[in-house]
Amino acid sequence: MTLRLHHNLFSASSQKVRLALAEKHIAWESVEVDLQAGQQHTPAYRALNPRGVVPTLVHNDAILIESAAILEYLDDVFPEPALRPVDPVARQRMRAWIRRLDDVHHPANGMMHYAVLGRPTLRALSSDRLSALLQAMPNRRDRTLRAAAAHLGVDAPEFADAVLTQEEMLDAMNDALTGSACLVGDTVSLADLTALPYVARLEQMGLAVLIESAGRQALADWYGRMKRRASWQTAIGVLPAPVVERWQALGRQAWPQVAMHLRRRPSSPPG
Ligand SMILES: N[C@@H](CCC(=O)N[C@@H](CS)C(=O)NCC(=O)O)C(=O)O
Repeated sequence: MTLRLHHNLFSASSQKVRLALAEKHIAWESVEVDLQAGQQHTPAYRALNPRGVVPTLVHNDAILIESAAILEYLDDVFPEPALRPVDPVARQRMRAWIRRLDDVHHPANGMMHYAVLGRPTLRALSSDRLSALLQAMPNRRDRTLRAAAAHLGVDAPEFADAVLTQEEMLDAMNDALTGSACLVGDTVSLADLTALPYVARLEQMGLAVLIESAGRQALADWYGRMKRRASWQTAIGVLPAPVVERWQALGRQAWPQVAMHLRRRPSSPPG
């Protein structure tokens, strides 16, 4: 049995799958896809994943794309420990969370990532290289957001929308976690693993105040518990410290532009 994951260390969607693999103690082979170098657009990779995104899981002869569908596949094929509730209502709620996180919050989190953290690299590209990179992106929405991040960064209207969308996610999660240990009930499910990389990215961007100091205590407690799981260390805690330090500095620089779009200001700015 071979299980080969084409992924990127920093990619939130890849982190979801790495979290599930770690939770289930499954051994896997790693194939790093360098997104900055454009390896996601090579013909060989596009043959695996026509959207030109990571992750892609190859299990024996099956090529599996879309992180949410990969997570369910892993839980079908490696049922222990289960990462989906048995009760159909709870399972439906888990899927609704995953759908919302993927459809709404993934693009918003990505917009914040590229406007704040990715922009220096995008700005350093020649205009020909930047156009080629944008043209290579097959998904129009992804392309539009990436162009806005490159050209206008934190001044883009899409950035304002992304901040609000992230704030709504944090509020919705805090509400769900008030009175329950996990997003759906008290047991960690695929919904928690799907949400975790987005919350982590905010902290890695130096914006932990949005979690800790903005009255979102239930979310802060959940985040602390998720970070104490062994899967955190393998899937997310492996990001190199110098990269995270650089991200935190870039996030602190962007704080005034983040803060001006917030509905609920934290009690203190990022330290
Ligand atoms: N819906 C897809 C989204 C995957 C996705 O957007 N991946 C990002 C990294 S998190 C990517 O590969 N981006 C390619 C690029 O930046 O060109 C999934 O969940 O697998």
